[in-house]
Amino acid sequence: MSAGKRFRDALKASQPLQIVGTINAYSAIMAKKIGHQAIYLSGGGVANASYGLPDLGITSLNDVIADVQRITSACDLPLMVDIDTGWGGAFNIAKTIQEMQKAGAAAVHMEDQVAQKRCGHRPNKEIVSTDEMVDRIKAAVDARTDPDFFIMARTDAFAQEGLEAAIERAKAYVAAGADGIFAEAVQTEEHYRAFAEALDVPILANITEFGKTELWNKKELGEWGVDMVLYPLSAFRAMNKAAEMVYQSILENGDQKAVIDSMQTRMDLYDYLGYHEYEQKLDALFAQGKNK
Ligand code: PYR
Repeated sequence: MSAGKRFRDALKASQPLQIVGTINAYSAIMAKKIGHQAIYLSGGGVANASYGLPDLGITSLNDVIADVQRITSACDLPLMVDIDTGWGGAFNIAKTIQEMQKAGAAAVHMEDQVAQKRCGHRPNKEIVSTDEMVDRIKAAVDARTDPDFFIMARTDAFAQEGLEAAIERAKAYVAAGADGIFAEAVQTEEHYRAFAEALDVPILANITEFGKTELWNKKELGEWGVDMVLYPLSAFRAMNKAAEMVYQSILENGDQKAVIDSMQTRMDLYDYLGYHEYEQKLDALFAQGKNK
């Protein structure tokens, strides 16, 4: 079953579907074993974690695809990937879609910001015309070879143009072939309900921390018509805070005793990886060699 099909099945099975950010392959393995049904690779996350850069459109297809491949090699949960603006004109966007499918992604979201994009929850975003975004979507949809590969349009228009205009754009994006709408940085029940009532495709709510949106619960979002709830960098932020504490403690105390209780144990690390099965396999192979 294709990754896209698995994503669509998960979406049907859980309303709303929670999609958790997994910054790397190990996080994806953890999310799966904990019981999540869908995972996400954040564009901001790739820029921050893999390249030490801000989320300002500096990374591109090759940078993101490397992380996609690492995650899909290690974990078979359907992966949604942030492809920013699609990284170029029609043929670049087509290449992005083809490479994402080849790398095992299940879904992507592409936005209507200008190429010099900003994080969706920051001020001074600029967006392209509706016609230009419609062309981006047509190029993406035309390049899809797996009909189940999920192509979502993200609109950043709410901040500049308001609710009605953002919904009009979303309607045009759906007419151009978008499978779902990511209404970025909208804030209230009224906003989510308005998107859900105006559109007959799945709606995504980005419940990112320290941004413009409250930390709504999936239950209330579901009641308002939201189909997918995204937590792009929640685990990454927690990892960073933990790492900061550990680096400080080692420097200040000369050892890590004060922070050992906040660490994942070696055994837990290994359990997620199936380390012991690998080791047993190795032992069996060596034993075979020795018996010859
Ligand atoms: C990001 O995490 O980069 C998004 O665009 C949601």
